[in-house]
Amino acid sequence: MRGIILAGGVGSRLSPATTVVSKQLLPVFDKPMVFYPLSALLDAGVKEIMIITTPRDTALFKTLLGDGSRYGASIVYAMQETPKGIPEALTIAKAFTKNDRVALMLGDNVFYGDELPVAMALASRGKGAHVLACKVKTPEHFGVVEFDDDERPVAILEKPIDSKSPWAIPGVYVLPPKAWNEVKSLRKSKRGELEITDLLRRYARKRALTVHRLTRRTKWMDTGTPRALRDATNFICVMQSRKAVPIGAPEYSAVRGGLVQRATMLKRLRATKGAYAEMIVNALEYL
Ligand code: TTP
Repeated sequence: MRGIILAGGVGSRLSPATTVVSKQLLPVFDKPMVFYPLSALLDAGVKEIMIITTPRDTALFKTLLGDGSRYGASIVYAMQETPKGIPEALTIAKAFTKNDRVALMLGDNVFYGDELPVAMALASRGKGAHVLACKVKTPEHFGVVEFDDDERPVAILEKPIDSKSPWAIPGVYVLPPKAWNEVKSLRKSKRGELEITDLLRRYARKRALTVHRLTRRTKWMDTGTPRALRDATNFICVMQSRKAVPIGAPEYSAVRGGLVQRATMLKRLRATKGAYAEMIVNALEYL
């Protein structure tokens, strides 16, 4: 399976913090936001990754992450000129994804918990499209999945005002090979974008959509508003110090996944100043 991190967008709700820099480069506690989806992909065993950013921010992402070799992975970059919708990522990445399954992650989704890599690994070996579902209090703010009595997904709704389903779909979509073919025939929504919910609905109609319901053990955080960003920062700060395990750290994921040797990473991190490197060194010593 190949991975795509979609890190374009305008970030208007975080303006002026996003006036000169991408939302996905802003820190969530001690590391740039994009580290979280990157680390989630590495945890799921995905080593071939494309990062899609705005033309303005591509050079910054390259400086931050390089070619991925420091994580034992390959990272390539592509640009989305303007935010035309999440499914456009599949069109942009067509030559990169070839005939492989794709894990498309939004660059501003932060997860905590061990269910995500398990669900993604299952999805990588499965057929059709796979999404996750998290119970939320305000389904009207999200893409939502409804189930029939046999627990099969029957409807995918975008920000429904009257759905009884509390199951929101986070920004992780595992799609079958050549999903870009389906994107060709999507039409723009009223807000002028291609909608991921329209794409998922097609798979649901064909009974080719699998939903992995996450329990309360998993915390899924949006980081799109100043308050949400602060809450995510606080959560990561508290959980990291309580558990003494790095969250959303690609260096740690790379060693745990056997992509980089522990000794190699330790040497590199010991030569790096700062609390982040120190935390990972401590965690790796006990791994
Ligand atoms: P949004 O949060 O919907 O959009 P945004 O990030 O531009 O923020 P705002 O609404 O405050 O202006 O996007 C969700 C994620 O998807 C985010 O990581 C950006 C990414 N995205 C793209 O990269 N390209 C797109 O065309 C769209 C629609 C989203």
